[in-house]
Amino acid sequence: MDVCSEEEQTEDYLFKIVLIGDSAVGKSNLLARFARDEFYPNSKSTIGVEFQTQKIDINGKEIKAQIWDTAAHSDMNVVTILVGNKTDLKDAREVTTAEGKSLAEAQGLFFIETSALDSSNVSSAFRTVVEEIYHILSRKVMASSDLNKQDLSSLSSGRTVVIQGEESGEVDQTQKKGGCCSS
Ligand SMILES: Nc1nc2c(ncn2[C@@H]2O[C@H](COP(=O)(O)OP(=O)(O)O)[C@@H](O)[C@H]2O)c(=O)[nH]1
Ligand SMILES: [Mg+2]
Repeated sequence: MDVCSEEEQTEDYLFKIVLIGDSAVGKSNLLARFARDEFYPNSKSTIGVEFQTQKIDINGKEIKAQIWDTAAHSDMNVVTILVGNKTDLKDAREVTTAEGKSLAEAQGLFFIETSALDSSNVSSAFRTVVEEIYHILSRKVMASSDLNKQDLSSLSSGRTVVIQGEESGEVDQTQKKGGCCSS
């Protein structure tokens, strides 16, 4: 999942989450299960991009997670959680839990196994990513010198805060120039 977030005019937060991964791994169904508690046994491949917005409560703050479902691989480099889906298909398992965990550890990612079919871990996967964005955002805001007098909730409206993976190599231009925020 790739992530970035932006402040809204209200005191709440809007986080954008992008699902990326090979075709047919279950991205659209994870989103359908999470957002609408639905499952499509024969879902058609996603054409273009669509999103769903879900409200998630973290530390008493209402966070809107705008979750984008993509058809294509993304070349964005910000990934915080690796999701192994279809755990219900026990006999067809191709990657062991241990392999998944060690891949995630090597990349510094969270790891979670889910099933969109039987609902296991679907909301925890989305909650984990939203909590992590929230924590990174809180730390960045606290650490930022020009914002240190203000609470997270008083960021001016319309700002975009790009959350970069801590060990990620690439840094985009706006970040190189002026810290984490651009408008
Ligand atoms: N058994 C099982 N099938 C799943 C699961 N998630 C998705 N599928 C099926 O896998 C196929 C591809 O799912 P889809 O969500 O369209 O994958 P996407 O291309 O990554 O968006 C569909 O036939 C789904 O019904 C799951 O957790 N368990
Ligand atoms: Mg899809």
